[in-house]
Amino acid sequence: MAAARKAAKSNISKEELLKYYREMLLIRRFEEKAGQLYGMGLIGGFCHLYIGQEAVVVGLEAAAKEGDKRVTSYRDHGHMLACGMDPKGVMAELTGREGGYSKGKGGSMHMFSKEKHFYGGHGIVGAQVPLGAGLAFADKYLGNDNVTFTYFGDGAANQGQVYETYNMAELWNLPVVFVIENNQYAMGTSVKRSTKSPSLWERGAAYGIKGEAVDGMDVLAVKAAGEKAVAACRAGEGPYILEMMTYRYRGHSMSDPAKYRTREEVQKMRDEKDAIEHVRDLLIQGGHATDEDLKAIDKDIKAVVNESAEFAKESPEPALEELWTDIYA
Ligand SMILES: Cc1ncc(C[n+]2csc(CCOP(=O)(O)OP(=O)(O)O)c2C)c(N)n1
Ligand SMILES: [Mg+2]
Repeated sequence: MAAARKAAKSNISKEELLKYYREMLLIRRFEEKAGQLYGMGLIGGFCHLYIGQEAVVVGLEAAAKEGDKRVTSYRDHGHMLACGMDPKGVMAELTGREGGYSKGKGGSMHMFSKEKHFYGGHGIVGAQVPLGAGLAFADKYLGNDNVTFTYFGDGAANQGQVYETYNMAELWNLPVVFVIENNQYAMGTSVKRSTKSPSLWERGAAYGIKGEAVDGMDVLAVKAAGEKAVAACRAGEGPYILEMMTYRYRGHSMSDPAKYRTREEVQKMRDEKDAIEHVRDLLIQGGHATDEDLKAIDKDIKAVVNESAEFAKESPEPALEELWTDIYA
């Protein structure tokens, strides 16, 4: 792994590294703030943080172009920030306020942006997988070269609807990249306990779908794999499966005491594999940035996140009349 990380170093510009550093740090600081607001009782219901997995969405967004779509599960804040949605609108939705992406009526798991081609935010495990194939079908039907990134977890990968979708997607050559975010746990159940075929991407072979496992803690490896997958889809050779080997540092949701794994296991991942520290090392070792430069970036990002939290606190709760708007009837 270290060798792959080193090799990627040589042909990557300072600007690109700084971009990934900023984007991953924005997600981490945003999620830390969301955790704080949850602790203060300002965010209710379920809240699933993305801390640890930042390289996956940032690397794949680097391989995307305008018009590409994305759809994911409830662990969705990082995906929204990475595709350019406004942190204020996301944070205000978390706090259930009018200024949020769903006017405060959706919360953490129900946000959408037509402008950024973000199709949610889905609380039912695996439900977004057929939806992602449907989005890709629409693009194929319209004859454009857009690709849909369909994200789901290792737990979701054991769902029947995933395999029905694989079959249809391959049959119709749909331009969809199935991104399995293998963070090693589905709530408290480890991959080891949930399946005897732990190489999740290989299951696509049963349907004729190409794929690979990727170091999901290495933003450069993620981007490179994303470019390959996207190129196949745009050339009409989709679908493609990318199994991102990643890790979540926090519990499943804010209400998870995480007793199914040791503190040492989490600390080891943080110490040895952290995606942000990796890019930080590349920046410093490559002489692209100093400690001071990176501190200044962190300060800027904290200001953006604090602003989003202030906006979220100050935005009013939705008016009572909103109960009757945006309803399908
Ligand atoms: C159909 C369905 N079954 C069960 C649940 C409860 N549930 C919510 S998240 C989750 C675990 C999913 O884990 P994974 O797919 O690995 O995603 P991660 O949370 O790790 O991102 C479960 C079982 C649900 N929401 N929907
Ligand atoms: Mg998981």
